[in-house]
Amino acid sequence: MAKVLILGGDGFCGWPTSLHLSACGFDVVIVDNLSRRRIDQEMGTDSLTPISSPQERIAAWHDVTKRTIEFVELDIARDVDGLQNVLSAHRPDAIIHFGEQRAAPYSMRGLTEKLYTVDNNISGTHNLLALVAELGLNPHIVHLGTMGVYGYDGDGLEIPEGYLNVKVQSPDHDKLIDRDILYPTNPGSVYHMTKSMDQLLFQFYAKNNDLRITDLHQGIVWGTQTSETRLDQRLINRFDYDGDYGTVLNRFLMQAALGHPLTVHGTGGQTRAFIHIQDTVRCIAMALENPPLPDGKVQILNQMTETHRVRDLAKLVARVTNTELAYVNNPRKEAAENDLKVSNKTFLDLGLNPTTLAQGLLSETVEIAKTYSHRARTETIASKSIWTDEQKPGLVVKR
Ligand code: NAD
Ligand code: USQ
Repeated sequence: MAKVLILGGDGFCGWPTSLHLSACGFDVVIVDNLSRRRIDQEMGTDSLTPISSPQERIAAWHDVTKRTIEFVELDIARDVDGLQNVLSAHRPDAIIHFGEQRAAPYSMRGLTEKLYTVDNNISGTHNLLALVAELGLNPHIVHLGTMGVYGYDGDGLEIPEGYLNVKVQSPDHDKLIDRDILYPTNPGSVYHMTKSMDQLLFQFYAKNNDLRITDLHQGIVWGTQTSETRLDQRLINRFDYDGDYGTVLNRFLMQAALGHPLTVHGTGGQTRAFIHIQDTVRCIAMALENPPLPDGKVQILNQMTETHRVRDLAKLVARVTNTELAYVNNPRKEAAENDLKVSNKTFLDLGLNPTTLAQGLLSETVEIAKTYSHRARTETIASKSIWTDEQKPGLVVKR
């Protein structure tokens, strides 16, 4: 049975992916330091859905399916020996890397959070790559990157899958030669910056050590349940709605469930890429089945299914749920309006049949939010992280 290590497997995308791959017959080992749960405690918030402990989740999965998932509590950024031991002991066929601090607003809260996000994300990714190379392992490494490495002030030119094909002059100036160069990055937060830096780490280890790496540039994930997490109450996935970790569509759906006006930043002119959590897990399974050759080139795929402008999403949710819109000052430094077109050709060619907003899942997510609305801490809904120094009262490092 192929063995897969899932770094960050207790998180929003990692948990349903772990279940799906276990259901597909992989031998799954989750590695997670539970930092996401701790950050919630520090911030006085919690998943809207009541998530069980990793041990309870895994026991529930065994009860329901008789399949076994192993859980290792480990910080991949700080515990190099621990990570080395896990890699040596399991010698995985594949490693899926979700284990990073993933909220743009959290990464912009203050100095402490900026330093933490860079330390955590860059060290974790580099520790993994350096150890895999050092130990002479040959897993297919699948990393969850983000569409946001390219920034969101574009004019609608299609974003290709990782590389821009350019023509350069030959040394003798007698012909043009094709070159694939990394599509330029233009990150809009410290978090997105770490994902841009991750890209260079991947390029180096693919070139130097022939590591086989797939970087999935994912859009904003929405929804909460998948076919596996629905099997038992104890398997329920997390649902973030607070101003730092809640992503825009899930926030709107939760706000609608509470009758809270939908918090549109600025004019809501940002156009973003989206994907439902069910398609996230499908795409990751497809990526696992299609590893790149060890030819020194990182495989970069755009993992998204549709693009929407934020105010159009808000109007759609408002119409379906009879809720009001509230245009609030945008706490972020981002273009007032942008256009976005993205190529997701590879996953479509591999057979992905995209789940779109129109298929009733909006209502399912609102229903889940209504069921657990008594758990909502409404004081955490407003986005409080601001992007520019001028707006900050003073710099305080909390250690
Ligand atoms: P999440 O915060 O819910 O999950 C991340 C998990 O990684 C958490 O369980 C956390 O405890 C763990 N983790 C973090 N640092 C770690 C460390 N040093 N050692 C071990 N474990 C660590 O985030 P998510 O929404 O599941 O996102 C997973 C990945 O997908 C992230 O890398 C994120 O950048 C990417 N992504 C997410 C979205 C989205 O909309 N949620 C969109 C695009 C890309
Ligand atoms: N927004 C609102 N109102 C809100 C919350 C957000 O108008 O209440 C706006 C933001 O200003 C922004 C857009 O909605 O223009 C998206 O914000 P978001 O928080 O949903 O998404 P983002 O910060 O980009 O981050 C999320 C995930 C991150 C992932 C990224 C994919 O947290 O891990 O990498 O989506 S992407 O956006 O494609 O880069």
